[in-house]
Amino acid sequence: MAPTSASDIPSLNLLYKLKKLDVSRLGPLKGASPVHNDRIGLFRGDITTLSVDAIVNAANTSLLGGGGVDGAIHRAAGKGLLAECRTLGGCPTGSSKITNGYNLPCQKVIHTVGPVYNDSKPAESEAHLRSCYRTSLELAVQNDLKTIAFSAISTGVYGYPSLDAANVACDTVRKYMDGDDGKKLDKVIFVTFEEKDVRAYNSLLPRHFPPSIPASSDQDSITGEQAAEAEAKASQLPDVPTTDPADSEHVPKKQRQSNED
Ligand code: AR6
Repeated sequence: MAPTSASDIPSLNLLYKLKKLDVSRLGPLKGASPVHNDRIGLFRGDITTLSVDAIVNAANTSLLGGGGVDGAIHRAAGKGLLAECRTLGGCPTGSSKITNGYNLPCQKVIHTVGPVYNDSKPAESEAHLRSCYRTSLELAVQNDLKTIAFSAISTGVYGYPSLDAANVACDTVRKYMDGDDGKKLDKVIFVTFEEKDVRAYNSLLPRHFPPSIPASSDQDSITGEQAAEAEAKASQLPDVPTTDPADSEHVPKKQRQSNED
């Protein structure tokens, strides 16, 4: 299957028009804005199949690989990635480093180290997670990369509750895109894999990036031709995994239940 390019990944505007993303009944959050909706994408599937400028890996402080998305990225990239990672001297939690993509269809891999979620210090975990998203976006802009796809950092083995993590991801990306450097990016894509993260993004994206007009009055805003084109694009996307990643050594930290939504 050919890799999926950034332009094939539906933007939030298209998802709203196709009614694949619902307006939040909880309403927009403070600072929420529809202005970036053409430059925010949502993709469910394997991040290693994306031919974007950069994918963001959920790494650990050694940067020498592991399970989950990190393992999938290293397997697909080949040995050259590990060799380059060995030269980087690790990376502290909340920071990010960049390498080439080797056998991956993307140009670069940004390795960010998310926090192991600590429910007795949620503010500290949040600050680290925000820093992961911000430093990754900064690296993309510094390297003149225009399209960047994020895995759901820390929501696997590191145990960050999916809803809280999606909230931090959306908020940090929106604030960055509001700034001058954010204008240099063509598309920021959120990649989900497991159902819990799909649900979290479906519920949080509309609160941070609401549609510009209420979906109910939007019936006529897409032509039949546009809808057919969008459906054709969607049908070419790879199949969504029906099971969670098979990785016996990769035992997720149990996520606490969030009360939100
Ligand atoms: N494509 C996209 N997302 C994926 C893929 C994939 N191929 N595989 C898993 N995910 P995790 P963490 C999702 O555990 O919690 C590693 O061992 C997964 O469903 O990979 O930050 C590192 O070396 C989840 O939503 O990363 C570290 O030691 C998200 O990726 C540690 O795990 C992140 O899950 C980092 O833990």
